[in-house]
Amino acid sequence: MKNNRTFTMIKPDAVADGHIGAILDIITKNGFKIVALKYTKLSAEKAGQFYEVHKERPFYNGLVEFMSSGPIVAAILEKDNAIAEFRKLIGATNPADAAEGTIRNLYARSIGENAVHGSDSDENAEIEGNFFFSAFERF
Ligand code: YYY
Ligand code: MG
Repeated sequence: MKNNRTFTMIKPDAVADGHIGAILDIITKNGFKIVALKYTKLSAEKAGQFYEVHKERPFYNGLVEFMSSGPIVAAILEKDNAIAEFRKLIGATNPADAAEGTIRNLYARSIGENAVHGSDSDENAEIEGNFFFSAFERF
Protein backbone atom coordinates (compact mmCIF):
# COMPACT_ATOMS: atom_id res chain seq x y z
CA MET A 1 0.00 0.00 0.00
CA LYS A 2 1.27 3.46 -0.92
CA ASN A 3 0.24 5.26 2.31
CA ASN A 4 -0.78 8.39 0.44
CA ARG A 5 -4.56 8.12 0.73
CA THR A 6 -7.19 9.10 3.24
CA PHE A 7 -10.95 8.69 3.44
CA THR A 8 -13.38 11.48 4.22
CA MET A 9 -17.09 12.09 4.64
CA ILE A 10 -18.87 15.41 4.47
CA LYS A 11 -21.30 14.74 7.32
CA PRO A 12 -25.10 15.33 7.37
CA ASP A 13 -24.78 18.73 9.09
CA ALA A 14 -22.48 20.20 6.44
CA VAL A 15 -24.53 18.70 3.60
CA ALA A 16 -27.76 20.12 5.09
CA ASP A 17 -26.08 23.50 5.62
CA GLY A 18 -25.11 23.68 1.93
CA HIS A 19 -21.34 23.34 2.33
CA ILE A 20 -20.54 20.45 -0.05
CA GLY A 21 -19.09 22.72 -2.74
CA ALA A 22 -17.09 24.91 -0.35
CA ILE A 23 -15.59 21.89 1.43
CA LEU A 24 -14.63 20.09 -1.79
CA ASP A 25 -13.09 23.37 -2.98
CA ILE A 26 -10.93 23.65 0.17
CA ILE A 27 -9.90 20.00 -0.19
CA THR A 28 -8.80 20.30 -3.82
CA LYS A 29 -7.18 23.72 -3.36
CA ASN A 30 -5.05 22.15 -0.62
CA GLY A 31 -3.61 19.65 -3.07
CA PHE A 32 -5.77 16.59 -2.46
CA LYS A 33 -6.80 14.67 -5.55
CA ILE A 34 -10.27 13.10 -5.42
CA VAL A 35 -9.92 9.46 -6.48
CA ALA A 36 -13.43 8.32 -5.50
CA LEU A 37 -16.60 10.32 -4.77
CA LYS A 38 -20.15 9.39 -3.74
CA TYR A 39 -23.34 11.12 -2.51
CA THR A 40 -25.21 8.64 -0.35
CA LYS A 41 -27.03 8.07 2.93
CA LEU A 42 -26.07 5.68 5.72
CA SER A 43 -28.64 3.47 7.39
CA ALA A 44 -28.36 3.36 11.19
CA GLU A 45 -26.96 -0.14 10.81
CA LYS A 46 -24.23 1.00 8.40
CA ALA A 47 -23.38 4.05 10.51
CA GLY A 48 -23.10 1.74 13.54
CA GLN A 49 -20.70 -0.52 11.64
CA PHE A 50 -18.58 2.38 10.44
CA TYR A 51 -18.15 3.71 13.99
CA GLU A 52 -18.02 0.29 15.66
CA VAL A 53 -14.67 1.17 17.31
CA HIS A 54 -16.57 3.76 19.42
CA LYS A 55 -19.34 1.32 20.46
CA GLU A 56 -18.63 1.58 24.18
CA ARG A 57 -18.34 5.39 24.19
CA PRO A 58 -21.17 7.49 25.68
CA PHE A 59 -21.60 9.45 22.43
CA TYR A 60 -22.00 6.34 20.21
CA ASN A 61 -25.81 6.21 19.97
CA GLY A 62 -26.06 9.91 19.23
CA LEU A 63 -23.28 9.63 16.68
CA VAL A 64 -25.02 6.77 14.86
CA GLU A 65 -28.33 8.63 14.90
CA PHE A 66 -26.71 11.81 13.54
CA MET A 67 -24.66 10.05 10.85
CA SER A 68 -27.78 8.31 9.52
CA SER A 69 -29.99 11.42 9.73
CA GLY A 70 -29.35 12.69 6.21
CA PRO A 71 -27.21 12.36 3.10
CA ILE A 72 -23.43 12.49 3.20
CA VAL A 73 -20.62 12.77 0.66
CA ALA A 74 -17.94 10.08 0.84
CA ALA A 75 -14.57 10.42 -0.86
CA ILE A 76 -11.11 8.90 -1.11
CA LEU A 77 -8.38 11.55 -1.32
CA GLU A 78 -4.79 11.29 -2.46
CA LYS A 79 -1.83 13.41 -1.40
CA ASP A 80 1.65 12.79 0.02
CA ASN A 81 1.31 12.18 3.78
CA ALA A 82 -2.48 12.23 3.30
CA ILE A 83 -3.58 11.14 6.79
CA ALA A 84 -1.64 13.80 8.71
CA GLU A 85 -2.16 16.50 6.08
CA PHE A 86 -5.92 15.97 6.06
CA ARG A 87 -6.23 15.82 9.86
CA LYS A 88 -4.46 19.19 9.89
CA LEU A 89 -6.84 20.59 7.27
CA ILE A 90 -10.01 19.50 9.14
CA GLY A 91 -8.91 20.66 12.60
CA ALA A 92 -9.69 19.32 16.07
CA THR A 93 -12.72 17.09 16.75
CA ASN A 94 -14.30 19.86 18.80
CA PRO A 95 -14.73 22.90 16.52
CA ALA A 96 -14.21 25.15 19.55
CA ASP A 97 -10.61 23.88 19.53
CA ALA A 98 -10.17 23.75 15.73
CA ALA A 99 -7.53 26.10 14.33
CA GLU A 100 -8.68 29.09 12.31
CA GLY A 101 -9.34 28.31 8.66
CA THR A 102 -9.74 24.56 9.22
CA ILE A 103 -12.86 22.93 7.81
CA ARG A 104 -14.31 22.24 11.24
CA ASN A 105 -13.54 25.78 12.38
CA LEU A 106 -15.40 27.13 9.36
CA TYR A 107 -18.34 24.72 9.05
CA ALA A 108 -18.89 22.44 12.06
CA ARG A 109 -21.93 22.99 14.27
CA SER A 110 -20.62 21.25 17.41
CA ILE A 111 -18.36 18.43 18.62
CA GLY A 112 -21.03 15.88 17.67
CA GLU A 113 -21.98 17.50 14.36
CA ASN A 114 -18.54 18.40 13.16
CA ALA A 115 -18.88 18.66 9.37
CA VAL A 116 -16.27 16.14 8.22
CA HIS A 117 -14.62 12.81 8.92
CA GLY A 118 -10.94 12.08 8.34
CA SER A 119 -9.24 8.70 8.75
CA ASP A 120 -6.76 8.34 11.60
CA SER A 121 -4.33 5.82 10.05
CA ASP A 122 -3.32 4.32 6.70
CA GLU A 123 -4.89 1.04 7.71
CA ASN A 124 -8.22 2.64 8.60
CA ALA A 125 -8.19 4.77 5.44
CA GLU A 126 -8.08 1.58 3.40
CA ILE A 127 -10.80 -0.12 5.48
CA GLU A 128 -13.07 2.95 5.34
CA GLY A 129 -12.56 3.51 1.60
CA ASN A 130 -13.42 -0.12 0.95
CA PHE A 131 -16.53 0.23 3.16
CA PHE A 132 -18.00 2.77 0.72
CA PHE A 133 -16.44 2.04 -2.68
CA SER A 134 -16.20 -1.10 -4.79
CA ALA A 135 -13.08 -1.81 -6.84
CA PHE A 136 -14.89 -0.32 -9.87
CA GLU A 137 -15.46 3.00 -8.07
CA ARG A 138 -11.92 3.80 -6.88
CA PHE A 139 -8.86 4.24 -9.04
O1 YYY B 1 -11.53 11.38 14.43
P1 YYY B 1 -12.49 12.44 14.89
O2 YYY B 1 -13.74 12.50 14.04
O3 YYY B 1 -11.85 13.79 15.04
O4 YYY B 1 -12.96 12.06 16.38
P2 YYY B 1 -13.18 10.62 17.07
O5 YYY B 1 -12.58 10.71 18.43
O6 YYY B 1 -12.69 9.53 16.18
O7 YYY B 1 -14.75 10.54 17.23
C1 YYY B 1 -15.58 10.23 16.11
C2 YYY B 1 -16.76 11.15 16.13
O8 YYY B 1 -17.53 10.94 17.30
C3 YYY B 1 -16.43 12.64 16.15
O9 YYY B 1 -16.11 13.15 14.87
C4 YYY B 1 -17.69 13.22 16.72
C5 YYY B 1 -18.15 12.15 17.69
N1 YYY B 1 -17.75 12.50 19.07
C6 YYY B 1 -18.69 13.07 19.93
O10 YYY B 1 -19.84 13.25 19.53
N2 YYY B 1 -18.33 13.42 21.21
C7 YYY B 1 -17.08 13.23 21.64
N3 YYY B 1 -16.74 13.56 22.88
C8 YYY B 1 -16.10 12.66 20.79
C9 YYY B 1 -16.47 12.31 19.51
MG1 MG C 1 -11.63 9.36 14.43
